[in-house]
Amino acid sequence: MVGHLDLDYFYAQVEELENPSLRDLPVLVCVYSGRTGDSGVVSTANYRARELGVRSGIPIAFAKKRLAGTEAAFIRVDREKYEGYSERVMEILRENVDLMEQTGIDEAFFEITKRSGGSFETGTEIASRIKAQILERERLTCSVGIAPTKISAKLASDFKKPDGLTVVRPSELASFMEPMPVEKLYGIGEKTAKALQGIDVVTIGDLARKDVPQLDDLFGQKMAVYLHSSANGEDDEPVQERGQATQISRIITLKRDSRNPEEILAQLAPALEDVHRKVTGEGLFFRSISVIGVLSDLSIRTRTKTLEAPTSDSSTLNRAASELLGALVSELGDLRRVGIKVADFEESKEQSSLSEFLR
Ligand code: DCP
Ligand code: CA
Ligand code: CA
Repeated sequence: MVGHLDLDYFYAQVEELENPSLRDLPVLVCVYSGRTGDSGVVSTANYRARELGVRSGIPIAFAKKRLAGTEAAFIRVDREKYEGYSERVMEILRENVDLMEQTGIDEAFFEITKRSGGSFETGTEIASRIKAQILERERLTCSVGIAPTKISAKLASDFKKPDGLTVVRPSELASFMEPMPVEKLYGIGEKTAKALQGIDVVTIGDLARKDVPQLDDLFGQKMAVYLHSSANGEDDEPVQERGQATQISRIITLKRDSRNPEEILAQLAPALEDVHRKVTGEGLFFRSISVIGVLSDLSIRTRTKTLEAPTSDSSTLNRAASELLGALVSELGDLRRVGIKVADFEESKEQSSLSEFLR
């Protein structure tokens, strides 16, 4: 028995929760690029705003046009704040399940086969309890799906939103999935959906009725097998705990294109601090530091330095960033965006502190 949990209009819900006067307004959480007042994109919007045609990914200026004449709240994204809520929600989930696999800041798969003893009634109770605890402790609503496979659990959490709980028993699996458009299946984008339409496949049910050889010609063997099994609810991918991060990075857009290292470093400083805070917060030690430059044609160049011993030291990070940045601009000229990345983490604290000490 697999579940999928997804928080409702997550960033905007957190903003509403911290400032209840926003509740009746369209709320837009925005990533301002910092160039001009309105440049940037909408990260997410509450349901009020969505009714008015605003959604994730559209330019802020476009959203403003849509909402002209309506009182609305435009709020700057605060990723660290949402990460705090996310971590606490995931902790609540963890306490209630056998196994979980976080797949994004606001969502996770989980397995409750053991805890439910295979009973979907018990599974439903577990899901209700998880929702109630998240509401009580963090005051957030989420939508949960309980189903026999990962794919169907994700479809189920998406089925009723916000504050939904959808349970799909094995006997209901086919009738639940059949009417849905194929785009709802993970991994089917616009292109694949178009190609499927060419062979009269519009719904998951249509797809389920095609056999592998019929799909093979169009998509190749591997994809054909995936399409066939997922449409038939036969995906058997296990819920897998994820390891720790393999890299930590931040990227910023410069106020104007620049090749001046001091000017760039001044703007990069908060990103450097952010990366450092995250590294120490997770008790990590990194061995490689990279500076990423995005040019005005949006091409990307990276310079990396590998340290002799792993560290979590901020002055080492800052010094390397400054060196790498100097090298990058002297090679490339003006940059439009700049990023910092640390990787090659060392897990053992003892060993790393020892090597740091020896240095
Ligand atoms: N997000 C983003 N940019 C996007 C999409 C999402 O920054 N293009 C962020 C903001 C969202 C969060 O990720 O709050 C979670 O994304 P979801 O796709 O789950 O969307 P929401 O939680 O906002 O809404 P829903 O209620 O539809 O799940
Ligand atoms: Ca969500
Ligand atoms: Ca999500």
